[in-house]
Amino acid sequence: MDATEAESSYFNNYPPPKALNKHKALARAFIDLQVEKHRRVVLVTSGGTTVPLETQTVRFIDNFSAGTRGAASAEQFLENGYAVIFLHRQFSLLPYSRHYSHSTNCFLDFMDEDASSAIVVRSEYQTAMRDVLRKYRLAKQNNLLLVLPFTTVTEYMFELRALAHLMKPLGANALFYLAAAVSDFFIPRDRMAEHKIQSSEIPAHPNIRSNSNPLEDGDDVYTGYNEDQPSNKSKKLVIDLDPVPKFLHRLVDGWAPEGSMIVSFKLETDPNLLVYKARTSLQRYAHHLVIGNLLSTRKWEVVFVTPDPPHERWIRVPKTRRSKSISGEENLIGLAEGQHQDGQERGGQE
Ligand code: 9Z3
Repeated sequence: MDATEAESSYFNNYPPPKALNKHKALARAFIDLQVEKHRRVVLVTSGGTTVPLETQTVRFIDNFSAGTRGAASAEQFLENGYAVIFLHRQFSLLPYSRHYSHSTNCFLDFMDEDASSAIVVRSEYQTAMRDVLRKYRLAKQNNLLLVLPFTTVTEYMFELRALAHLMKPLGANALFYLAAAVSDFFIPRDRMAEHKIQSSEIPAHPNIRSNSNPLEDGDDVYTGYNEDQPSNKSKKLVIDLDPVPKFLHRLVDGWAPEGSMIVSFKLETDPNLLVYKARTSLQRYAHHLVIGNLLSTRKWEVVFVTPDPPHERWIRVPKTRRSKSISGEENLIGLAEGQHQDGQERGGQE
């Protein structure tokens, strides 16, 4: 199956997300405005995708991403004059409000009552909050920020494809900055349980095995069945996931506007693999930049892997500047923007 066939087989298998038409209408109006104003537009994806285990979803597989990178990057892009479409995991961090919404950064801790019982921002936070508020207002008033949510990996795919198509009129003014942590595995719809998976007496189902639904002889799916622990038998559940089709190919070759720039992220935990995997991704999809990061150091260092020299460039925030307010996004966006600009001056990315 080639990439186009894989695309239709995937998208034909799912109903589009309920909010897709509304999101498309919002995005169309937003993009038209930016085209009229000759602005550059970046699609920032952010946060983790879920993989539902049931159609009527009670349980799902998730990942660690809080959306910090995406939200901080969106702010920096706005600072650098881009309009931003922020496609993010619902309830993950958002540009600007992220400074006051984290569980360790509760907005209530920034507030106080004054003598007349009016709610005010505590004096020590006034300067920082005024700065954030002004930037947020500016972005909103000038229609520079469009915030769109997704939850599942399938919703993410539908949204990405639709937004990329809508961005076509932007040509070389479009930038894709794919920071969302997208699941590599999912349960295809035809194998997904409709109802909540039961912990006992699970009805027969091809991709979900329990010990109440034992494997047939010759079936090579691991069941988790442990003969030594008969008491555990009824509690085990084994999930059989398929790989998510690699749609970066389709984004590069079909969905995205001609001449646009595509930046993807590569996440690893093994330092020995990071640059190799980033390079392989760049070669495989022939896009413009892969930003590699390791789970444990992602806030302080990233590596830019590019097709042109220097091929590999590390950006590190010095130890002394590693505070909540100073992340690497400033440098990171500066460099990505530089590459986008070079491409635009050449009449589009090659
Ligand atoms: C990233 O690597 C992002 O930098 C993080 C940011 C998800 C690590 P946080 O949201 O973390 O600030 O907590 N994103 C891309 C991850 C990903 O799914 N990449 C795919 C892969 O590694 C390729 S598109 O295979």
